[in-house]
Amino acid sequence: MTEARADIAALLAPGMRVGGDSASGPIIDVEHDGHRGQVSLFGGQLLSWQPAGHEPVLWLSPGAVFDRAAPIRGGIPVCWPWFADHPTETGWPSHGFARTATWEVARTESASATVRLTLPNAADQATYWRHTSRPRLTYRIGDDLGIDLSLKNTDTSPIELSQALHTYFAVGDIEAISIAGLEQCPFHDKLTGSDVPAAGAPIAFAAETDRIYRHLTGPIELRDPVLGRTITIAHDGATNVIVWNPWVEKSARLGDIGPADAYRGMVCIETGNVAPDLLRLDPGETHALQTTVSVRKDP
Ligand code: TA6
Repeated sequence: MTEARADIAALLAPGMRVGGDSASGPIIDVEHDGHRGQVSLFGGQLLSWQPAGHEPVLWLSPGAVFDRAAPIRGGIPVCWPWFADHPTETGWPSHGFARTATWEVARTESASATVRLTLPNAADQATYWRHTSRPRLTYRIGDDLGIDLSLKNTDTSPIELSQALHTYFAVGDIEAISIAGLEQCPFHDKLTGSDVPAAGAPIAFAAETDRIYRHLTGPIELRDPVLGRTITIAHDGATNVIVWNPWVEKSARLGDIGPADAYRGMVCIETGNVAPDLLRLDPGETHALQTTVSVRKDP
């Protein structure tokens, strides 16, 4: 084991080990009471979560690239400190720099299977982020999944950013699922550029879908009759839920979704704070974006 991997291993609680390889870099394998998860230090990204007695909850692309350069397709990419294209800087990386940066283990805890990461200052990020403030990312990998993305403004001036936990869920068939909990929420349709009033009905899928929902009203339910389960996504500190499936043509353009029909096995339900609902922090202020995911088998 290299010294770096040994240093990481020394920080891990019982039930955790350093996996991954020279291409992917360190991946923390977590096992606790039969619940399993994997956290990549590249990107600070949860790659998998499988609570005891359930099928994997997150989708990881069969075409995902593990070269510590490209963003990893699947799991929960951390979009930070901006979501999608930077609002003013063309050419800056889509969804920010955090998902292609190497995070560090701050602490772990066995009883709650908690892994806390921090994003260290790195010279190659100074272009993108001139603040002293650094994000903190905490995963609790158990019977349910808890995620906390927090930032304290330790600077002397206000900070404005956008962010999202870009969660890829595994589904039995995209055309069989429905998403409830957003019926009363208006959304921005990124495909048409239009702002759409609340639909008043659960979301179903028959084509590429890319929507930013606003004025959230409560937890989201992903109902999957093929896998016979319902996934509930509760959130706190979020102003937006983004719903995305690339369908056929965009999957082909992206190139790392996997086989032509791989899109049928996934849907993104993302929680965040994205334009126009940007996050603004005054000096000394702290914000936490929190998501809790739970799974139950349908009767
Ligand atoms: O969250 C939806 C979205 O913004 C889509 O527009 C699509 O671009 C997706 O994110 C994936 O982005 P990526 O940069 O990971 O290919």
